[in-house]
Amino acid sequence: MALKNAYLKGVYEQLSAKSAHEPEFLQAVLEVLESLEPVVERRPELEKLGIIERLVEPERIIQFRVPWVDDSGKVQVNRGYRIEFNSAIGPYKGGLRLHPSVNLSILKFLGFEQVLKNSLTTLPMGGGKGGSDFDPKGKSDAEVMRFCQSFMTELCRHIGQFTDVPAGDIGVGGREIGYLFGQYKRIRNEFTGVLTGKGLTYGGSLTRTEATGYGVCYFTKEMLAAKGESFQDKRVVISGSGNVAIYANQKATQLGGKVVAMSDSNGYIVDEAGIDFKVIKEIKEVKRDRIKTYLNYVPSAKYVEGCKGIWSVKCDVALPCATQNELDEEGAKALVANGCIAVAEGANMPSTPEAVAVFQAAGILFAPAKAANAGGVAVSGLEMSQNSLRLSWSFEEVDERLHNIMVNIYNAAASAAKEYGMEGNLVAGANIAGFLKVADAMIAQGIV
Ligand code: NDP
Ligand code: 2IT
Repeated sequence: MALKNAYLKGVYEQLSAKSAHEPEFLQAVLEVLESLEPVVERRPELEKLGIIERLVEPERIIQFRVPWVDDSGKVQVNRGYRIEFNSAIGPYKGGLRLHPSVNLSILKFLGFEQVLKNSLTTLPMGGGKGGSDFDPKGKSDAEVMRFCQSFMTELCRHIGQFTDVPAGDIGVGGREIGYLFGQYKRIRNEFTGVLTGKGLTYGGSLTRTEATGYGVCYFTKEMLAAKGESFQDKRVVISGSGNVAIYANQKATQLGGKVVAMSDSNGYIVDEAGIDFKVIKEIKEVKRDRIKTYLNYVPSAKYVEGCKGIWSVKCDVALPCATQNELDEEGAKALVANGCIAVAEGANMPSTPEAVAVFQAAGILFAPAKAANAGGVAVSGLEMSQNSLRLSWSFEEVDERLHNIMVNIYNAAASAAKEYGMEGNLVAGANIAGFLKVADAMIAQGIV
């Protein structure tokens, strides 16, 4: 779909000229602007107030050098970033990604989507994202610690519990958050909720580890239920085998589904008996090993080199939970041809625009990342609440709040789509519902 509205088209053309070297960022923006056409037509003041121009321009971008010493004594240098995208509805909030592919384009796309996602959670959080091109794979714990300490030595002057609250993303889990928190506390001499995803002994929230994967399944459950369907006896394919994928497996299985395939960046496994999430947890969280070692635990399973082929495994429900643009047109066609009825995005922007078009043309259920994976940041918001209260809630209490939030996000996206004449289009519905709250807050706060 091309943009028809002159205002949105103009904004997008200007942005493309200025950001021609940022393809992922432009991809994320274009999808949102396409959804907002009926909104700007109904509300001409958005143009006069320059709301869309302001929405696509980060409030602040911080880039810095991260020097650290490796185990052989050699100095290494990585590039660190924090994008403080939008603070209209709360302090900047969003994860840190450590992966060799990290660059400004990827972090801007993630930060931009985070603004609307955080709005959908109904919690008071603005949007941000950060990270580095540091590759934690193959590094010792001591190297990861030295990197995190150096990264935080610079980052600490820009963040704070009321300013900007980072968390995990690809390559950043409990270990990294611990090292980052320790260094922040040491430099600033304050114990505050400046990071989320913390360990349970020092202010972390129960259910945060599980939240994104559980949330994806709670959202999918609602989406299926609206069509009289459920996870019961469904074949489920989940790409990735990291934090989001592991707990999506656990919840999909608890809800009656059978997870038959999972992957990492090298290849995928197929286990017709159903993949036990505890085995993946052991391989990935404890051993930090490759998914092909699953065959050492379950010799009857199959391993296939290369990760893209996972979409050719027959399934009813597909949950892409690895990374951006991992599911392309060919993968989408294979899913549809094999009778898949629902796709829900656990990763951020895992489906290419061509893949989304295939799903929409086929009329299958499609849950976009901003809505479907908002459970992680939602529980981060609940961690912030608990830190402020100096209390911690039980697993059941946080899980119940997470469940309610995901049901509400589904309803908000479904009803916004209907209200703006695009019933059933959860991409448009999520973008519109997330946008309206941010836009109204921006308008109320004047030209800032
Ligand atoms: P992890 O680092 O725990 O796991 C990432 C998984 O994705 C690994 O299996 C990894 O394989 C795979 N992967 C990463 N990059 C690539 C690539 N270029 N090609 C193929 N596979 C790849 O990250 P998370 O599970 O936390 O994050 C996964 C996705 O979910 C990301 O898109 C993230 O932004 C999103 N997300 C995460 C949230 C969270 O709370 N953690 C919240 C909302 C969204 P390998 O080990 O081989 O690299
Ligand atoms: O993409 C995401 O929503 C996250 N990585 C989680 C961010 C957070 O602040 O918990």
